Amino acid sequence: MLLEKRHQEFREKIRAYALEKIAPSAAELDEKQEFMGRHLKSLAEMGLMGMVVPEEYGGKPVDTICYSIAVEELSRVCGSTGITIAAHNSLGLFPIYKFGTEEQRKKYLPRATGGELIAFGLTEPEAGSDAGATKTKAELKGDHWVMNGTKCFITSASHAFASIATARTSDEPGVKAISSFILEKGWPGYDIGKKENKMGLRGSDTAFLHFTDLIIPKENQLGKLGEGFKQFMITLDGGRISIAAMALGLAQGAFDCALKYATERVQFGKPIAEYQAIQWQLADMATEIQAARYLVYGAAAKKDAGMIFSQDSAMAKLYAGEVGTRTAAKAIQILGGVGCFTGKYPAERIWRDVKLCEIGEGTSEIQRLVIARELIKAVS
Ligand code: COS
Repeated sequence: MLLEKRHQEFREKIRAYALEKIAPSAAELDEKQEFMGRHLKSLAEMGLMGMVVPEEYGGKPVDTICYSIAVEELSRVCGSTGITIAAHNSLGLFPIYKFGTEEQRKKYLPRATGGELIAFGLTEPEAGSDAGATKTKAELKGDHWVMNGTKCFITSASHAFASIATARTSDEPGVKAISSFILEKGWPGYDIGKKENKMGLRGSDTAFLHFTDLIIPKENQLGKLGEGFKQFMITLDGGRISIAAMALGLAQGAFDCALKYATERVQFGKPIAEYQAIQWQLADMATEIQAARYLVYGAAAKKDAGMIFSQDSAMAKLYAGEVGTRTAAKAIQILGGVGCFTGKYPAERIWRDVKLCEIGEGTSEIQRLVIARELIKAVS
């Protein structure tokens, strides 16, 4: 798929920014397990915290191919920055813009595009892949809702000034009893829980959110009652393109590292890149990355064209995630012993970072389920 000139120019701009501002701290953030918050101001100045909303809310809207390129190029140098920006735009901004009232948009989006994070609360201890098993409950009491429950694995939970979360708003079984709400950090009963100690993406934040008798003003209900599950599924369809782009960027980062090393490392009198054993690995890695890139941009283009793209985003995420882990493992193999050292070459960090792309925003198994359902639907 040939990109337009504007897409290429956009990539050059983001690549230059990422190399100058983001790349230098990637290893340090990983090693210290330090949140990437130091970059939020410059990311906002670059417009990267408002890619999916119009300018009237402070956004710098771009099409989904450019958005994917931005996540890809950030992730190519720092997975933690990539996932934070992907989750913020796809899962934080998008649903408020898409399902929110004008008041909600005006209240929350300008802060978010200006550099403050928004989190997305779907997953619960007993509702992971089975997102519809949500146990968090919200009860209407007079002019407000009262919410109780726990959300887990929430990206940026400790730092986000607001989050959107699903809860059951009636005792009916099934997903039609699930609604969604915009919540604010600092409200009594909104507690940030344990921060996870992760194998990868250690410069991103993942924590619990606990809601205890949390009072939510009625006007913070997001969209229609009973449509929370559907809203979140629609949101995840788009989010999966950005996680696929993240996996693609990480794969490219691992490949960059392996290719450079292979051309520099001399064994038996010549660079190892001159041995066919290494060449074939490099060729396979580059081919798979290119195939993943076509899937990611193809899904993005379909989204922009207003077409149904659930299956395309699932395929892109499934394939790019698996290519990411394969590529990172091969990169370490090409680097040999030094590839296994933490902090020396990025391949090792990428290997730890990219695994999440096969899990977050729906495991590879869930992507296969989504793809298979669409295949069957098409012939029944
Ligand atoms: N877009 C619009 N509507 C959707 C949808 C989508 N992509 N996916 C499901 N829906 C709707 C269905 O159409 C159905 O509504 P109707 O009965 O009105 O048709 C409703 O939602 C229930 O759908 P379904 O029966 O498919 O729900 P399931 O409980 O079987 O769950 C999966 C479907 C498995 C796909 C869902 O639970 C899922 O995506 N799980 C993974 C969750 C995830 O990605 N978590 C990551 C955490 S977020 S960081």
